[in-house]
Amino acid sequence: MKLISLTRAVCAIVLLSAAPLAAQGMMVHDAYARSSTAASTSGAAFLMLMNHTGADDRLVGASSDVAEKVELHQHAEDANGVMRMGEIEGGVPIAVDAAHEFKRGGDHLMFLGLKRPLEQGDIIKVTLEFEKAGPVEIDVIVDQDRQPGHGTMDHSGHDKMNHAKHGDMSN
Ligand SMILES: [Cu+2]
Repeated sequence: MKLISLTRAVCAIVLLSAAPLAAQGMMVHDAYARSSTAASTSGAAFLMLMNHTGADDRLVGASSDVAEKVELHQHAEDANGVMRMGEIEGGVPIAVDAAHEFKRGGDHLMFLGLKRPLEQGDIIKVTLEFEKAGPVEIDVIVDQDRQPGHGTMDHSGHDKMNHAKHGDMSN
C-alpha cells in the first residue's frame, strides 16, 4: 500500500509540473515548405515562431534530412534596388514573448541540395537550433499550392502588423 501511495504522489508531481509546460517553449505555427518546381534542388520553408521560453533567444541554424543544408535566409534590397536573398548573419533574435514570421518575400528557411523532391502533402522533419533552447524538431508540411500570405490560420491582422514592424528589411 505504501508503494501505491508513493506512485500516486509521484504522478501528481509530474502532472503538476507538466501542465504549465504545455504553453511554454518555442511555439511554431503554420509551418509549410515548397519548392519552385518538382525538379528543384532547393526549396524553402515558412512559419511563425513564438518565443514562450521565458528568455530572449536566437535561432542560429536549422537542418533537415531532406536537404544537404538548411540556411536562414532573408530578402534584402541590394545597392541597385534589386531584391536578393542571402544568409542572415548571426541568426535571428527572438525576444521573450515575441514572434518572428518567416514568410514569402521575407525571412525563410532555405533548403539547399534537396535529397528528394518535396512531394505535396509530405511531412518533413526540420530541426531548429536555438542558442538557449537548443534543438527543436518540428513537422513541416509540403504545400506547393499555398499562396503567399494565406495560411491555414487567419493571421491577416498579423501580416499587416509585421509589414509595418519589419518594413526595414536591413535589420
Ligand atoms: Cu533563400
